[in-house]
Amino acid sequence: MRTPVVLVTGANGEIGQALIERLSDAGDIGVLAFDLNPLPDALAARCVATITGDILDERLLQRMVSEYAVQQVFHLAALLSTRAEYTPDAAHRVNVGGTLRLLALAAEQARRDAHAVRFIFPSSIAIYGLPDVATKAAAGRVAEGDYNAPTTMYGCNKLYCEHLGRYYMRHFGQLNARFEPSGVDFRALRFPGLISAVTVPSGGTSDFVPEMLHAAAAGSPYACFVPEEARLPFMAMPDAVDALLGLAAAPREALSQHVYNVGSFSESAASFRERVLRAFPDAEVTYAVDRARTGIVDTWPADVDDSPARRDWGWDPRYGVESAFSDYLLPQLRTA
Ligand code: AKB
Repeated sequence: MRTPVVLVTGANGEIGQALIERLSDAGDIGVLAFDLNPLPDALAARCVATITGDILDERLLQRMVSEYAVQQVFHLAALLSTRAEYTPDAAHRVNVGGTLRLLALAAEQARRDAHAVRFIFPSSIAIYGLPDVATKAAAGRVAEGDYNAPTTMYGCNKLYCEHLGRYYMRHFGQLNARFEPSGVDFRALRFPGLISAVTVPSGGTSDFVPEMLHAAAAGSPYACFVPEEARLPFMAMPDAVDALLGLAAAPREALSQHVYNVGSFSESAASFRERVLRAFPDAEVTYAVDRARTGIVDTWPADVDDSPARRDWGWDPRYGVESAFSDYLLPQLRTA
């Protein structure tokens, strides 16, 4: 008898750690955590099992499915946008190759156990590619179908994987004599920049806000790599986890699309700096603009239209920017 599990890849990353806490608190089904690096003991204790290794390691995957019946997948493992620009081949291997392998695995599990496998995939605002800052300013809140012309390896990887997921759900095996849907129930979210009170991201291009905040809380100086007018949408980590769980729980028939924008708030780097300085008046936050990284931020939307998510599965973030700082980030940073 194989143990039923929800598989979380990239379990040791920012989203993975927060998600595992919530999944194990809910206790509906055991968590199987998969990551390149071992999980901290406290987090590992919340899981049925942990696997340390590469999601492309075929022997590891075969051993995994011989012991566990994967009923749901949160496929979080990825190289983020800045890191992917420096190592594009590795990014493609992990971000695309890893997703393709996990989709195939989900299809095998669905066939073997004769039930649908929900596959939840965090995509990103990086799939958008606005041609210039004037267009970005005029575009405002972009809808899912707008400006799908990413300028980064990571954005290309995420956009393609959204399509692979849709393909696996609807068309995989379409030329078989007796075509049956694969059983992969694919659902993707396009996340904005995420801000956690507990962890600091690494390798992303939206990292300037969480880096600024955590540096100020630690009493370290910070030089922001984008100019004061740079603007992106952001979200507090508990809302990101709510979004993943909310989309995962939605009845299939409620979903009119396979990918959804989710937004919370949008501010410029200067406004975030002001908020950080109000909370930590002695903080030293300067600007040392990196033109290349700013160029990437300039292609991402200032805000997203998330009305389909609100309509179809009740997306409704807990935190606006004020409450994210006052009720989540600052209390937890100050007690850390
Ligand atoms: C990144 O900056 O790469 C990520 C993202 C916006 O997907 N945080």
